[in-house]
Amino acid sequence: MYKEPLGVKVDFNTGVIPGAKKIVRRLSDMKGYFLDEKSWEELVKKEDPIVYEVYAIEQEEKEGDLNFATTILYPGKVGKEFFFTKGHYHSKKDRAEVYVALKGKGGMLLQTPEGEARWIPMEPGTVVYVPPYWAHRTVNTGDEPFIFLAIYPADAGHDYGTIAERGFSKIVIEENGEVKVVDNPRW
Ligand code: S6P
Ligand code: ZN
Repeated sequence: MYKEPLGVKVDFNTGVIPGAKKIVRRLSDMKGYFLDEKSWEELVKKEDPIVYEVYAIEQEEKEGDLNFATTILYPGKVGKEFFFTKGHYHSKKDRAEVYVALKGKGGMLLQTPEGEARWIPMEPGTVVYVPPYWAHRTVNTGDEPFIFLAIYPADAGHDYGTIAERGFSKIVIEENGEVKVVDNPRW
């Protein structure tokens, strides 16, 4: 009747959680996500790099329970655009989430269903509160893996559809050696 508590040691250097479910996303899994489709295709043909890996400790999808997961988002770019996670709304739209940055450099793009966007820079120690209803995507703006921990309601679920179709209203690019958050020309 009571679930068993558990403690695991998260390796802050690698992001690995022993015994967790592992998900690997390669660039080929992200067709249509990046603006520069030609560069995307070339890079997929050349090496199809891993863009990110997730280690998740998940519970049954029940109200009140919690999941947690690390993400290791690798450095890289497609054209001018930095590597990012797919990004999602929660299936239960009013479910919030907390992120803790552990290593590397990056940030989070958040967006309301109406397309209002925010950019929150993240470095080790940054804690980000993702309010209910906001879609969220992380971006690696550095040159080493960007690693963070996310804690989210077990019944939140992932709704990838809207973002897969339309993306975010902002994109994060490198221009003249600088990180810039600019309007998405496809939005
Ligand atoms: C889950 C949480 C993260 C992401 C992970 C990968 O709610 O936000 O664990 O799942 O960073 O991103 P995505 O957008 O592919 O799920
Ligand atoms: Zn989430």
